[in-house]
Amino acid sequence: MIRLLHTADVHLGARFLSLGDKGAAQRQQIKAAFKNLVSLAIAEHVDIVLIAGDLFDANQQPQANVDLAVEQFALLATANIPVCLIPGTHDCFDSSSIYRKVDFPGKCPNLTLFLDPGWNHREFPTLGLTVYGKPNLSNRSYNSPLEGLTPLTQSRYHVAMAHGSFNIPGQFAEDDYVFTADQIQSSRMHYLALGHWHSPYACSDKGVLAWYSGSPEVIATDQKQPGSVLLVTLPDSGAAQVEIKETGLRHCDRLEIDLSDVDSLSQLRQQITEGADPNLIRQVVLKGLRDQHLRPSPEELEADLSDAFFHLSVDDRSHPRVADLPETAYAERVILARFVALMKQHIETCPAGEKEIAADALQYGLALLQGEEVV
Ligand SMILES: [Mn+2]
Repeated sequence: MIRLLHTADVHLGARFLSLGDKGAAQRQQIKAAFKNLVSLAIAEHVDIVLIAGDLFDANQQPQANVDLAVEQFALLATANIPVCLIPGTHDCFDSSSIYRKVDFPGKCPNLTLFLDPGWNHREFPTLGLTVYGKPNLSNRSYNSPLEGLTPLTQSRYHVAMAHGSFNIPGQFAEDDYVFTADQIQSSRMHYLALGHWHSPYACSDKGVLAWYSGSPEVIATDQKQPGSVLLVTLPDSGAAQVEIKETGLRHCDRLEIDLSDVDSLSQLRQQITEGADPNLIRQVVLKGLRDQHLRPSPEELEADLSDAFFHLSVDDRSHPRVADLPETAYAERVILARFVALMKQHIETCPAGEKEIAADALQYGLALLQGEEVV
């Protein structure tokens, strides 16, 4: 049996401009998460650590981040744990790659960096393991990162790393290093350690197991759960076992509040702060039709309420409900005026039970005709 720690998309050096003055704190937290996963690997006595691309957020890095990587790999070395790493899309192996500028393997004897074009492999005879990897040579590519993968040694276990997008219809761009379920299965690996997606995800849970580990800490606000790494056990016989281990501190959510159901600003503030916590990154979207007296200011709400969160953003996409609309107000805009006149006529003549729906339709239609996003 062997155990490995699989991570990817650490994104050391990510800037988090959307987090404003909290960006620096999250940049620090990324480093803490990286240290945490190294401590976890040591505490769990794993046999090897795999980093499936995007250790760095960009090929230009402050020296401190290079030093941190070297320091952490050295910690793994003292625990006799080898590390295998491939360049991903953010730290791709192009002409300005960080892996050309810094001699990581020279500084870290326990590190295997897969840099030759095509498949590289490294055998670990004492573990009965061969690890395969291929560097991403640019940020985008139409090539599959799994193309041509097949076992090349007599090892008991074969594990490969790849960085790209799993082919889920409608959820990938064609030049995003796309690979397919068929390519996963025909690789004949015991496990595929994937990188590129920031949340853990099993592309395949039978036959050849293939997982995204996700990022160890929140990188983008669309991550639904805190950061994690995977602890993977390859048993002497039978299927691999994958355990998700949380390593992240911050978490994100997105709250849509329909202002048609909100009567007052204090009620709105209460809804925004419900479930607040100092490590939560919350995105609030205000939508629907609001009463005229309700005039929320996103800037004011953010300023007043953000102390309860790690970060709060409020996006107002609501539209005022206009109580009484004279057609003449829109006389210079023929389509609007015609729409209002027709809808008012319809509201008068339609059955009582439909009047409210028709009135809402008037408000929504009016907002849409004026280019507002209300739904
Ligand atoms: Mn990537």
